[in-house]
Amino acid sequence: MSMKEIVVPDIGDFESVEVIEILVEVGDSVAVEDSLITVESDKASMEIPSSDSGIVKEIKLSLGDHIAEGASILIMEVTESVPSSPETEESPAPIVEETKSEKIEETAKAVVPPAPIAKPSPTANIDEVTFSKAYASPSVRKFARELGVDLGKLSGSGRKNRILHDDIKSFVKTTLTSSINPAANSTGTPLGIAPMPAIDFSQFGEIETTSLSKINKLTGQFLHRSWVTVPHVTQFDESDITEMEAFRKKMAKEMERDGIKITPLAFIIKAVVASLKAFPRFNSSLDSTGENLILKSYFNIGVAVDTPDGLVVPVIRGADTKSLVEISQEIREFALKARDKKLKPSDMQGGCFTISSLGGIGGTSFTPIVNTPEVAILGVSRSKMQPQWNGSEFEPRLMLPLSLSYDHRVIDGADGARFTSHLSKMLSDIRRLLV
Ligand code: CAO
Repeated sequence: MSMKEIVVPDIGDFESVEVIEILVEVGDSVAVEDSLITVESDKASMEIPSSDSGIVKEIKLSLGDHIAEGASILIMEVTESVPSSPETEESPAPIVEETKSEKIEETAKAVVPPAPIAKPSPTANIDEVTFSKAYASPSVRKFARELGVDLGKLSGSGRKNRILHDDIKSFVKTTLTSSINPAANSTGTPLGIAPMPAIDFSQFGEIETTSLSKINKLTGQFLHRSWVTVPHVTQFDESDITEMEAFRKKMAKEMERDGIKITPLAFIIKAVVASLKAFPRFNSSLDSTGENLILKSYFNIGVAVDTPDGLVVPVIRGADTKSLVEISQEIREFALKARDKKLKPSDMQGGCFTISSLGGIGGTSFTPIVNTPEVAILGVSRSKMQPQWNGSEFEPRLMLPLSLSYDHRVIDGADGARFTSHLSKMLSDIRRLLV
């Protein structure tokens, strides 16, 4: 077995096409002709198939990248290499031909019927007429057929309402949830909730319609799933960070010379790691059956980063082994990469616990949504000078508001309060982090 770089083949006249879907992940087994990515130009979108079969070792591009022939897609541990033949050297077939000015409805109709994958066997659930009109790529159609999903019943979250693999997965999950909940069947929507009516807002005043970004749509799906499947509780607390801030400001001045910026977030990450060590259930995930808890011995901390296109969560790996300076540098690098859309999927994988810090913006507290399959998330708001009773008088102290949301299936209320008390103690006296 050998490593091979899989590159974009000859894609005809297209000089720069945008990557709109990455269809594989590191560790996936891929067969020859399996689709790896979907790209889109002004006029067409197409899937790029694999020239070899093997295991994906590294993904070399990110969503939103503009690429051309020869660009690196991924590194593969090859199990079978296919010699170049006229057939494999053919350009990938565009699946949609359309102009930007066409309306979405017309776009859906303009979809060229899918390339024949295998003669579709009629499935009772599938309405062949609406299925054939749905706006989706051949691999998505194949996936839908395998699961018996009628594409005509789905709304796509991709660009121009294109149906993606994830839409099919969400549809199947929602259908399973609603079949467990009998109330769902009375309205046809998950959890028995009445569908949102379509409202023409222009009847009340001037409006402008803009489409959600790809990140908004993906984040929306994850947050929605977490919101409806995880019983959330939020524990509020606060920490006296007067001493920590005095130390941070001193360090910040010294570090400034080297171009390093230390914010309270780096200290919070260290204190969270210490608290996860003290309360290992917070560093766990439920397995897919929901019957076993997987406890982790590594400490990868996700940090929510706000970008113009939406929220992303890069992960600081091995945060227990990194210094405050290293963590601060990594936060900066990730924030810059996130805002330049340069984060790789691998930068956002493997998190154990997420921190969402709105401290640089404001607010007194909020209720963050657990970033599943993690079981807890810490929200941090802006610190404020407040009078604190020291036993004989009020003293001005700098207080940091903390909001810990957790999955109540895994964590009890008492442990939630113990965790935030521990965290608060660590931040109040950072010498404890050394113990
Ligand atoms: N209280 C008071 N001040 C704070 C603070 C807090 N809790 N946290 C940060 N600050 C200060 C910093 O010290 C910095 O001050 P100076 O510029 O005077 O040094 C300023 O606020 C700006 O900090 P920052 O936001 O640039 O840096 P950060 O390390 O705190 O955060 C990052 C980095 C990437 C997490 C942040 O920029 C970001 O994107 N936050 C938004 C996350 C988000 O959207 N969460 C919501 C998700 S929904 O659950």
